[in-house]
Amino acid sequence: MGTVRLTAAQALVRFLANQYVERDGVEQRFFAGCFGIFGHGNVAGVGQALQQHADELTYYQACNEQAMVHTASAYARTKNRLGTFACTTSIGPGATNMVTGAALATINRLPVLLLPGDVFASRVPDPVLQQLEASHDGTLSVNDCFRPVSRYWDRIYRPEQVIPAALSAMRVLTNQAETGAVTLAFPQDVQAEAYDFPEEFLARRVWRIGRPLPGTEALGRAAALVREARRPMIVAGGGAIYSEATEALRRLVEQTGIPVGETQAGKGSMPYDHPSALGAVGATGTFAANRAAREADLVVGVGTRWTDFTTASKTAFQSPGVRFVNINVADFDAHKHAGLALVGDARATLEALTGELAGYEVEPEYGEQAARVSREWDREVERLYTLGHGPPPSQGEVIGTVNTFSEPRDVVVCAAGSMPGDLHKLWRTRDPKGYHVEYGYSCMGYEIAGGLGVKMAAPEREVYVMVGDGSYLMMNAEIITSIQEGYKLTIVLVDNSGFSSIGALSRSVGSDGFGTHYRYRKNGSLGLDSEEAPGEVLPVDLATNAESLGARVIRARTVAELKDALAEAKDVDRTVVIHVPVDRYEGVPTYETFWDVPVAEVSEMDSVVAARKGYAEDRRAERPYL
Ligand SMILES: Cc1ncc(C[n+]2csc(CCOP(=O)(O)OP(=O)(O)O)c2C)c(N)n1
Ligand SMILES: [Mg+2]
Repeated sequence: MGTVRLTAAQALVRFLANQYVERDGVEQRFFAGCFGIFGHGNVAGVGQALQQHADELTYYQACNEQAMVHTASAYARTKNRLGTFACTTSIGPGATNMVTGAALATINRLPVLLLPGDVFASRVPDPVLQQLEASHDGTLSVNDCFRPVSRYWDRIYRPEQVIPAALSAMRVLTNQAETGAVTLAFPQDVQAEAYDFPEEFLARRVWRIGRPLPGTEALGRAAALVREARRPMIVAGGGAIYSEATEALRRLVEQTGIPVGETQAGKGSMPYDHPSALGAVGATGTFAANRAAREADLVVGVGTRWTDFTTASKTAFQSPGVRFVNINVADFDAHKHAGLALVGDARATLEALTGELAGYEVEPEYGEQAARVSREWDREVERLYTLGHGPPPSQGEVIGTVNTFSEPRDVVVCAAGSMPGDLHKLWRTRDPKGYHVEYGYSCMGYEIAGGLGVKMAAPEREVYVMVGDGSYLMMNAEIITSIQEGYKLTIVLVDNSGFSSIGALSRSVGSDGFGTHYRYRKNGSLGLDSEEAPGEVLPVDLATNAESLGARVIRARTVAELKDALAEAKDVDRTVVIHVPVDRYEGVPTYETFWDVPVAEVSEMDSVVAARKGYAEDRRAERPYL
């Protein structure tokens, strides 16, 4: 094969357009396109290349660099990590705007390729506009901020260096145990420099994603632990969904009767009405799952990172001799909680374990108890769906109304505030991809940008973005991108005039909702929950704000109006925002659980002293799982 003379940016764009992944014999293109916002740091390099090669790799124009990384992450999650976007930015603020997006992708183990522009490799015109200079280190730029939040980080100092950098990027992006944000910092002069690239580098390349299995000895020991257990339980995490292991999980559960709790990323692993499905587990868990967890003597984690929300800050599992078996493609996670590590693909490992467990079933009474408590839980969901509160309605009723209206294959999207916890408890999942709550980084502002990524990955599904007023204020501009590209979202803007989740948390630590209201300052105060005459509520009108961005807006005041609005929205072909005020103080309860948020050890406030006392008691339930 010969060579082609291309700029470094042209070569990279052509390379990206030709990357494919294959799993289970199905090949698909890895990059659905490149998002970007141009500035002097990329307009003439990557920008020019994207224009010249537009028929190979589509360029999408975002409104905010952080948002476009969220869109790429959400796309990757919906595609079970078998596809994503590249994201190009200028230097300086455009680049660092992506740092939060990178952290989100890496925490959630989602592949995204970030191409921040960088200062001149030649250093001739230094300091260039937006360059941060370091007096002690000539190699530093703001792009070094990406190092701790990237799974692979490189800087391309010479055009031919595109070759090893791009190959390393693909290795990490397609490695199921290693994947996350990959950052290739791209100096603006190098982007435009030419080199004779080998045609072989630019040819179609397929990255094979296998289904590795743990060793037979480890599998045998895991099966023996399950057989010895009296109250085994499974906790399904995001890995169960990414590896498309939900059918395999159901078969194991139906063969053995082991009940299943779900993490935020793992919700949807089981249909909500399966008799062995206990629903959400942990700090935002159901009483069904949390009771099972408390007494479990063996816990099989499937594709979970064991965050504090799942373990209720290590108080969820109280049986003195509780042991863990961790099925995880990442060795790092498989060893958590001193677990027996089954390092492997979730689907292949569950299938192998099902074989090892032939003939084993939990005691009938244990299985029946799970089914009974699970039915009891569903009655609690029904109660909260139909509370008859207000107007304004409760958030639980809004969730219930959207869930009841939506089709099984539709997708709900959320990330931060009080809704993720309420959705974790209350959303009735009927499809493994129907629940998309980003709770690894729980990043306010992810919702709309993420919803766009979901819709781009699954245009055949209706996407319901549930977003709080606080999250909406942080990042709403991708409404514009959704309209520009014709990807319709139904955004349910749940407005409680402030940060209700943190308000409730603030009350629980003795701080009376300090700093969580949208009010004028009055007598030095921005408003407290118990204040008798706080400042007026600020005249914020988010519905009109959404209208100004081009969305069709429907204002709903009651549950009945919300139902009508959802029906009306279904027939609209562009992004719709349904604005619905809810009662900030009518929250969904927590169920027999704990979350460790340290309370001030000394204070002149009586409410804080009282909260600290309760906190010290609750914390005693924390266990090390050794
Ligand atoms: C970017 C970011 N900043 C801060 C937080 C901390 N935080 C979590 S929820 C929340 C308030 C969210 O307000 P809203 O979207 O209105 O939801 P609500 O709590 O009212 O349900 C804050 C500040 C966060 N998760 N993400
Ligand atoms: Mg709010």
